[in-house]
Amino acid sequence: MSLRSTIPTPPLVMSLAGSDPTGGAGVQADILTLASLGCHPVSVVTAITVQDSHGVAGVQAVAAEWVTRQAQTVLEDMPVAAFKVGLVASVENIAAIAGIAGRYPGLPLVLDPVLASGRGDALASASMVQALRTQLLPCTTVLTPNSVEARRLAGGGEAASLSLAECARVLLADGARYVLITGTHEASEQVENVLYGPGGEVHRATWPRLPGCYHGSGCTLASAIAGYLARGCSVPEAVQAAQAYTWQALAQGFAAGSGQLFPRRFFAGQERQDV
Ligand code: PXL
Repeated sequence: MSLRSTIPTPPLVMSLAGSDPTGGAGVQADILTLASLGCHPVSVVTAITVQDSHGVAGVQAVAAEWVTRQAQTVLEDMPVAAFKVGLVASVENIAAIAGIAGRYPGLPLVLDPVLASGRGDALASASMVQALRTQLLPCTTVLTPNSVEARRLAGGGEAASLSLAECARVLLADGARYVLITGTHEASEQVENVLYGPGGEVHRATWPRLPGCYHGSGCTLASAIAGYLARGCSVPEAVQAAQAYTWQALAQGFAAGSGQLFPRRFFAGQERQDV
């Protein structure tokens, strides 16, 4: 007798990311986001972190071989539709993830280049930045840096003089198919997020700037893009829908601890359930 159900399987999305015990960022954020969008998240833990709602106190990378084994074992059993990569935690893990992605070249991969926590705790060394560029960008469908990350990825100190459009050109030349640069860290009155593709600027969206400081907003945005891609959207459609979803989740953010606010990923219909 077949064990398969006749009930359709939701799109499967593989998140490769660090564990955040607060549930605000990392793999836990990805699980909440993907589940709220009707996808089934499968999770490959790349690192264990120690943190609270203020910042990160420690990062322990998972051995690269274990990253590969977690991913490969699931991938051989389950038809994953998209990858989302967050905190990678070591140069070896970047090579492992590039190896996994290289075996599934038809699957979209969304890369959130996690270089620092919201508070500014460093989460990537210079050699990791280099390895992200040379090994992971060629496998990346959508790269989602904020403007600070875009400048650092595109060339460190020298990139300070580059415009964001020039940074995008550098990162597209490294192999990313699309680059979405978010404008939350810019001094502008509104937040402007720009999607760049092979032919230059593809789409520009402006959002009212929210007053809070948020934990896991980048994880939410990148996971939501992966979720919408897994549901069959094109890249520009997925990027727009994910921005709207993330803005709503942030606008209804909540204080889980005494630090940054957390996005409310299951915002639909939950507004009045808080105590
Ligand atoms: O929000 C970026 C991020 C991603 N992943 C993990 C993190 C953080 C920020 O603190 O801890 C595991």
